Amino acid sequence: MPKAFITGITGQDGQHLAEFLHSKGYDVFGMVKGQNNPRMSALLEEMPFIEPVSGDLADLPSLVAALEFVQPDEIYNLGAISFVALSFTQPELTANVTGTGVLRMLEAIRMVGGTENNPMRFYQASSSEMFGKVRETPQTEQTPFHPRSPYGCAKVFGHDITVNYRESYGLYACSGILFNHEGPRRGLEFVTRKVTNAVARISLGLQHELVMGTLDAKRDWGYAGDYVKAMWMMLQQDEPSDFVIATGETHSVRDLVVRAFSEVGIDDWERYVRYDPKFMRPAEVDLLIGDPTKAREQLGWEPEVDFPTLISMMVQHDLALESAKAERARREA
Ligand code: GDR
Repeated sequence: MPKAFITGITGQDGQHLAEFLHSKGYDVFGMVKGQNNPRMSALLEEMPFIEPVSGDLADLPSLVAALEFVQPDEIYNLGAISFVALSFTQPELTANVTGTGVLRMLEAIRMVGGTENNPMRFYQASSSEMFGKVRETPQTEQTPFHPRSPYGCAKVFGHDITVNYRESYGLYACSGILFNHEGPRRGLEFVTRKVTNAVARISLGLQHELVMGTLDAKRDWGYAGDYVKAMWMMLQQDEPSDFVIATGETHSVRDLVVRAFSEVGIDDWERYVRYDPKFMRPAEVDLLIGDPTKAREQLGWEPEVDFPTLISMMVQHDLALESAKAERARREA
């Protein structure tokens, strides 16, 4: 059985990828940081097939030990400080984990590496946030970077060092430049899930308002389940390369809010939405739209879930989740 080693296993993409690779017959190892990690315990109940391995992107010896122990065929580096807003208040931590963490993983691969005939293959989770203040629209693999946050800057370093190690040492290393990808497993701090969860709670009478930052920013939103397949496809090619993964469509945060409210039959959404400048960022990324032509032509990858279906899926999930929680609370009261 092939072996996959995933960092960021407890995040949205880690969970989708673990499920996907397991269904393909992989042994799935997930890197766990810290002691007694509560998110890992919860994940192991849902996916007992995952084999946890201790390690931290901020600690090179732990990465070397993890790779020596697992001897993976494929390494997926999804671990990061991934919330852009947090990167403004913890920029040094973000640089260390999201940026230098990639360098540590690449060094660990150089040290442990696999065999010449069967080198460990590396996937780096690059991000559309690297395009930031976009130089052209839509964005492709050739579009220059202009990051707008400490997170974006750290991702640019991670991306460039991955390319550099591929060119310098011949590592099989790919970067997937993934545009925003969402789903019911998305954390509540990200805008799609914040909105779908609040809309579900408002329609159930559990919450009265949705407090937001800008409604004008535009994103190319796809479904996380589709995007993890692209990660795997990249590592199955003869030659390593970098790919933009996106839908090729863009929507504003306002479109997202309108669509989520309409899913529960509320048309006068403005009654429920309040602006709070605390959700504004020191520098914003105004418009992202990706061109996934290379992924379509070389990998045969296509997104399957469109924007309306994605938002509907998330609102319906949150309605079921929040009504079950409310029902439990009523029974226990
Ligand atoms: P983003 O995702 O920064 O694009 O990065 P996020 O969902 O946090 O923000 C999207 C846009 O919505 C605006 N916004 C708000 N955002 C949040 N979180 N909360 C609010 O209340 C709110 N109001 C408006 C934001 O300003 C922004 O313009 C995501 C992350 O998953 C990254 O890790 C990943 O690399 C990129 O997507 C691709």
